Amino acid sequence: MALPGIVKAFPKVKRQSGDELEGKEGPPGKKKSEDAVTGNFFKGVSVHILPAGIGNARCKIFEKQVSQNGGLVEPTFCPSVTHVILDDSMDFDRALRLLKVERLPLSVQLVKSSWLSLCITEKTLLSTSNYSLPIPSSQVESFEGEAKEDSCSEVPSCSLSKGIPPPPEAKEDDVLQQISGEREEDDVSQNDLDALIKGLNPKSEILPLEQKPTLEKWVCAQSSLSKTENYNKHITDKLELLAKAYTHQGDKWRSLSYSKAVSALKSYHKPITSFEEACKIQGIGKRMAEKIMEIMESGHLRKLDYIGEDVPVLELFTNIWGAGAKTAKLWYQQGFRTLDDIRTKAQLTSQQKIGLKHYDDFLDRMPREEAAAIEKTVRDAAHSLNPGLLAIACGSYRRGKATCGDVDVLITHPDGKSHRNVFSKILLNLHQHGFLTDDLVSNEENGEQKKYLGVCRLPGPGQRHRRLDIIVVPYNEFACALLYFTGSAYFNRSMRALAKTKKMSLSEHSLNKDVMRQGSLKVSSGIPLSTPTENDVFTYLGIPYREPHERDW
Ligand code: DCP
Ligand code: MG
Ligand code: MN
Repeated sequence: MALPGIVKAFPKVKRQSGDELEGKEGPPGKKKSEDAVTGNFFKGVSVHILPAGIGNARCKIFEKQVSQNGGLVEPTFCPSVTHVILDDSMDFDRALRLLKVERLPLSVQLVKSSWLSLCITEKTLLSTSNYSLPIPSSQVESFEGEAKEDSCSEVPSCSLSKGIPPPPEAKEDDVLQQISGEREEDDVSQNDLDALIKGLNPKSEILPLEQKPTLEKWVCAQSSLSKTENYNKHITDKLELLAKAYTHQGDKWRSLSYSKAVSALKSYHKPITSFEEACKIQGIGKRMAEKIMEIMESGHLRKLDYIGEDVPVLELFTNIWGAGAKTAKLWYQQGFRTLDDIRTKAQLTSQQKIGLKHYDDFLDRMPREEAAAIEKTVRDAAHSLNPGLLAIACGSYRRGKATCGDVDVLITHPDGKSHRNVFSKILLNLHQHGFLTDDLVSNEENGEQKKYLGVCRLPGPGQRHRRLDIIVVPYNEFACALLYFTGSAYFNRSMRALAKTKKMSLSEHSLNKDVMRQGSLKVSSGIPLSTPTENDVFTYLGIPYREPHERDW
């Protein structure tokens, strides 16, 4: 639609960083006359502007003009929107992708930006008939039941803080049903999210899928030492912020979708330069690629502007051990904004009281030397009871990290029976010596495994309280438990997902073969394989053995 005069009135501004554009409303010479336009002709109109192709500067002008003239501007596509404004060259397909919808509600029109320009110049609400995008008949049919681009679909929401619930196919229950995790976990991110995360190694993802050597796509088949420099930090930084915001708001699915894209981008071998290139990376759907393009082109992600002010508060609250996204949200709704509010007004579980008491200590990671001293204390207590017991610090410590968030000690006995009855005795001993200061979970039974989550402090001045996890396992489960507690969590998810593709299932108890699944629902748990060592698990799965420090994904 050629409307030279109008295009001139709102010339495209070469995209710069979002910050640079902040506060600028277009070419200086035009500002005055645009500001002068006021009226009510957009009354009843609620627009959502798709910035792609329009440019940030023109978007800002449009937004201002619409609201100055009685209309509403919705920062995201939500049910109240009556007109979606598009760049004149935008096609229907791409518009739907950008809106993240498969169908358009009948109440919404897709209108070219030249219509909006003309309305503003004419100071009248003009007919959209020559400017609205016709819906192609072929597309009308294909909307129904169309497959989603991303496994973690996004749906439009009016703001981050009040998102519309995920569509049926992304609902938590459904996805959990598809998961064959042995653990019933409170935290979905800890669960076997392999239904969503395939543990792909993005380094290989420039190749078309069919050309890929099968193992290369599995994180667990690669050494984490091969991790490369992050060539797309300018993009991942922003996507990570959004992932974190969604986590704090309890939106696991969106958060996961962004985290997945972040890890794919982080190990991509070069800076991304085009939309097509982004789309080719496994773990990045077209919607995510749109966002990546937005950051590339404008240096900014508009979605970040709509992160609710609740996010930093929710983060403050969820950093209290024992408080998850739901509790944090409840506290926020109750009007609490600070830790002092929580301390004085919130109803706390005994775990949250401990979490609050050691708030700063728990956020601090300890040097690995301190983790070694904690491991030794637990080992000594175990040996005082039975010198044959094995006590091994797993987790980040075993992976060789320089700092550890907590210490995860695994205890077992090679005779296969002396692990029984030591659990409470070891804890009693450690309590009596004043080493354990608080208990969070003192005896969680998990089959024949027993688990303690608590707080310890090394003797001497200036020592901080540290989180300590102790797990006692039967020796026949030793290798799988060791593998599990060594992690990383991401590495574990990849390994479990790989096991699934081989009709096996991997848990902290065992590696089972001949597992029967109907669809992705497990109907028979199969037969446990004998895995005396971690190496056996790798061998059964057909991947090279990785030392713990190579599992730090
Ligand atoms: N684990 C897992 N999935 C999770 C959480 C844990 O598979 N969602 C496994 C792998 C982890 C191990 O348990 O490595 C220990 O859990 P931690 O939370 O203690 O994590 P790390 O020890 O790896 O890191 P940190 O230094 O933060 O403690
Ligand atoms: Mg740990
Ligand atoms: Mn731990």
